[in-house]
Amino acid sequence: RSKQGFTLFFTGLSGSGKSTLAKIIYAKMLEAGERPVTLLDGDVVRQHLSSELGFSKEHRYLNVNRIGYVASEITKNRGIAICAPIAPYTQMRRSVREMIEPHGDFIEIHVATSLEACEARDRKGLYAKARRGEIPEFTGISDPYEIPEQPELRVNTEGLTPMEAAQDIYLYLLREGYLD
Ligand code: GGZ
Repeated sequence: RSKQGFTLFFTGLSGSGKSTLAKIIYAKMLEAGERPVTLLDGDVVRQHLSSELGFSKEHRYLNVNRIGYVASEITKNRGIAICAPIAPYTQMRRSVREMIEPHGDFIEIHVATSLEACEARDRKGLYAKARRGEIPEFTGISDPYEIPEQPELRVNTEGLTPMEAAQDIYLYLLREGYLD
């Protein structure tokens, strides 16, 4: 199993901690290191791959499909891709899974931080803006987030430090034979 490529796909609300967790896992994997690891972080993808896109349903599909395509190429070449978009729709997550699975495993990790907790943290002030109607179609407020029903792993970040939550993911990857 560890010879094959695979994709770690984090999904969750804005401010759920996806990006933080993805970065910790990325650093761990680099350290472990004999395989190439690529982090496709939300911000970076939006800047470099999807700069013309907004947040309509159509544009979110395009964005997430592009991420899926890049991840499938990486997986095909026996690399490890780590992605962390919101990816709010079940159908878009399924279609990414279908792109990846012919080449290697797709590990969906739901970062299950509740809307209440994300909004209470509101690190970037986006939820406040969304509540004031200044950001239309904001996930969780005025746009849907469909909760993953059968992710490979669900992590709760509430009451845990990012390091503790990352540890849960790391242990899962070890147990399932993705790390050695
Ligand atoms: C959700 C938005 C929106 C709207 C801007 N809805 O916390 P952030 O700031 O840094 O992460 C969010 C990011 C989401 O982009 P994704 O590419 O991950 O979304 S998707 O998978 O749905 O394509 C947030 C910011 O962009 N942001 N406007 N309306 N998040």
